[in-house]
Amino acid sequence: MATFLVTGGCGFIGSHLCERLEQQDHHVRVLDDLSTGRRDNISDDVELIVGDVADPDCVARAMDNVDGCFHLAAIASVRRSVEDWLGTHETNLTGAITVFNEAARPNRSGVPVVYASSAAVYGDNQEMPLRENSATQPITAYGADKLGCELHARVASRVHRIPTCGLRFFNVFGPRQDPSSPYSGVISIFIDRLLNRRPLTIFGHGGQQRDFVFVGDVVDHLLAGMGSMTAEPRIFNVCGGVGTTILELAGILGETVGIAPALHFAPAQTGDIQLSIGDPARAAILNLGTRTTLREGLRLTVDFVRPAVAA
Ligand code: NAD
Ligand code: UD2
Repeated sequence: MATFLVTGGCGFIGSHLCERLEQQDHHVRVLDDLSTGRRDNISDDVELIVGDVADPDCVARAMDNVDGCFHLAAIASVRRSVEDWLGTHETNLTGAITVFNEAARPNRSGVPVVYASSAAVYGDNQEMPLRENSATQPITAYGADKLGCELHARVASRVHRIPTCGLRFFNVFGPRQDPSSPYSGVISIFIDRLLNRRPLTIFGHGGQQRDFVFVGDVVDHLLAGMGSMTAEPRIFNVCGGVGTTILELAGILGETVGIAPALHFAPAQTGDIQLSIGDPARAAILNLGTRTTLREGLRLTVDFVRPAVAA
């Protein structure tokens, strides 16, 4: 049994990770400011510190006596980073450096850190599929800050001897993804709207493609990353390798929910990437199990959401 810190553990991906760590009998501590995360996403057995990941005192308290840290806290929205450049930067990059800096304190003997990066680091690179050694050319503050996390992780590993593993999540979906904000992930918004018989908004022509990955598979990658740390800083894509257009997604979701979607077209969003399809080959060295297909994952997600909407 080990003790793990999960920053952002009350959020969508973090709460699934906490659940899995607890199933493996680990002690779990969460640092979260509850800005988008919720206390009731995690069990009462999880130790929660409510605080800011960019506050060195909070992070110092949270990292006491841990065997490893999963750093997931972030303002996870491209569009918010367009509207609040400096505010999102404070959490998304300063927060990560605060975590690495604390992990490197001499009294801690090098806390290993697995952290969330994003497909947004590839920006408008059009060479599909995107491989870990493809050019990174972010076009939003969110993508630039995630790339900054990777550069500082490299410093943490090379200079301060902290084992780090960065995971470039593509578009993650699954139960507990919050649909309530306009910044939420497209799948959570579309399911919520379909079940409430409201039209789906398609930004732009809807031909933009995304590589959707189910949250359970993301947790597999996080655990495998922590379990196979090396002295060299490593980075892996977390993706399925399959592109789906937003219009195709609307159609598949309509079939899954059993309601034909009404579509409303709106102007393309600033900073919206057209193509994002990853190559999952390198992550195979993490020895992961079978992946969840988009249709299976959507069915699991709709089955989770439907009873709450019906109530
Ligand atoms: P989320 O918003 O559900 O979770 C983020 C959590 O971080 C929330 O619980 C929030 O309250 C917390 N948080 C935000 N700012 C904080 C701060 N200053 N201090 C402490 N806690 C703070 O988002 P998510 O989808 O679960 O994303 C988790 C991580 O994965 C993020 O780093 C995100 O950038 C990354 N990511 C997500 C996706 C995706 O498709 N969801 C894709 C790529 C990368
Ligand atoms: C980005 C990152 C992803 C992750 C996420 C953080 C890329 C390619 N992906 O996701 O890895 O970091 O940010 O949460 O950089 N859309 C609609 N209608 C809606 C909502 C969205 O058409 O109601 C479109 C949107 O314009 C975009 C696509 O759906 O083309 C996906 O949008 P998203 O907000 O779910 O995620 P995205 O790709 O910005």
